[in-house]
Amino acid sequence: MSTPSPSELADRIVEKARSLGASVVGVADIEALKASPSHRIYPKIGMDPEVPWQDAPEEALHHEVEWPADAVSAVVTGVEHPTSRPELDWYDGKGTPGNRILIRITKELSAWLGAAFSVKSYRPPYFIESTGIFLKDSAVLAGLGCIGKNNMVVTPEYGPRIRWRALLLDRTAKATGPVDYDPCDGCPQPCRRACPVKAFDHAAYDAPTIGQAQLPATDGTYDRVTCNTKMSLDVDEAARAIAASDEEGEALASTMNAFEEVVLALPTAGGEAQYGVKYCRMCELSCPVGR
Ligand code: B12
Ligand code: SF4
Ligand code: SF4
Repeated sequence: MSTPSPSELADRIVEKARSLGASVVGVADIEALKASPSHRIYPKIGMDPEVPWQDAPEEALHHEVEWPADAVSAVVTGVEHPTSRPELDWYDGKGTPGNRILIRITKELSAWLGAAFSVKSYRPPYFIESTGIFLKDSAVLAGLGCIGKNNMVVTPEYGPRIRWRALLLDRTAKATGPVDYDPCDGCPQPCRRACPVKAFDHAAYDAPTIGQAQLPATDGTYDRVTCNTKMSLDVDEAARAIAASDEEGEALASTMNAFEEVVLALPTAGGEAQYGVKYCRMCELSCPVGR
């Protein structure tokens, strides 16, 4: 086949990814992504959600995304995680069922791009510290939604109830965003009130100190340290639910490795684990957009 134009390539990718099961698909320019808010803030606040960024040790700061040198476009795929299918988001020791769907889609898309157009592609992992990329900024620049007051990407179709994964290409596909979209304007913010640990109760970041205007939850009112305390409680709860005694539960919750080992040894149904950590989603499930 002749080499497609950037615009044709983007159209073909969107069509193919949807046929593979993606709920939404878009393309972002990597040059624009490198200058996006998360990429700019990260070297200043670092990667540790356990301590306030002001107290972070030097080695936790100055962390930057590692981009493959020849990557120019990012394909962003999203798979909806509706309220009716909570198990898609349960962490079962090796990942979540929803993320495994995304991994399968990006893997098949990558193989197809190579075979159909000789496009080389990279599949970044989930975590930033292992060469992952900032998926929310990627989805926003691909025109798939905007950062909401709950600090998640809110999409017109599914609200924030969606998970992301990306593929980086060595060929330019035409960017599909960003778009002008803001469902939070005028919304009474049930998302922020729903947080069980009050992670949105104060400004955790301010623009003059950080040196940029676009902050977590748009205005700095999302405290990842507070949110992360709830994530630890969720691990505790899951550990206690599968442990035979309180003591065993405590031991399991004390390290993620111990927890993962036990969860992985549990019987599965149709290849999927029957139990996992049900990480908090209150700021997500309370958003009315896309219902
Ligand atoms: C580390 C991490 C966490 C940590 C720390 C979170 C944090 N925000 O710092 C913890 C464990 C606490 C966490 C919690 C959750 N997470 Co999390 N997390 C991640 C991870 C791996 C990296 C995120 C990160 O470090 N961001 C950098 C921090 C510093 O920035 P930030 O807080 O996101 O704020 C930035 C944006 O708001 C952006 N921004 C603001 N305005 C604007 C405007 C424009 C135009 C743009 C482009 C950007 C932008 O700039 C801010 C920085 O200045 C991503 C996966 C990935 N590889 O991207 C998933 C991810 C963000 N998490 C996700 C989810 C679902 C959750 C939870 C609901 C838990 C759960 N059930 O999975 C909660 C939600 C918390 C919340 N309300 O934000 C999803 C979000 C899906 C979505 N619809 O957007 C992601 C993308 C993973 C996925 N599978 O898709 N998470
Ligand atoms: S509930 Fe949804 S639309 Fe309303 S402010 Fe929160 S994220 Fe925005
Ligand atoms: S995920 Fe839960 S704890 Fe974290 S900000 Fe949202 S509602 Fe709060």
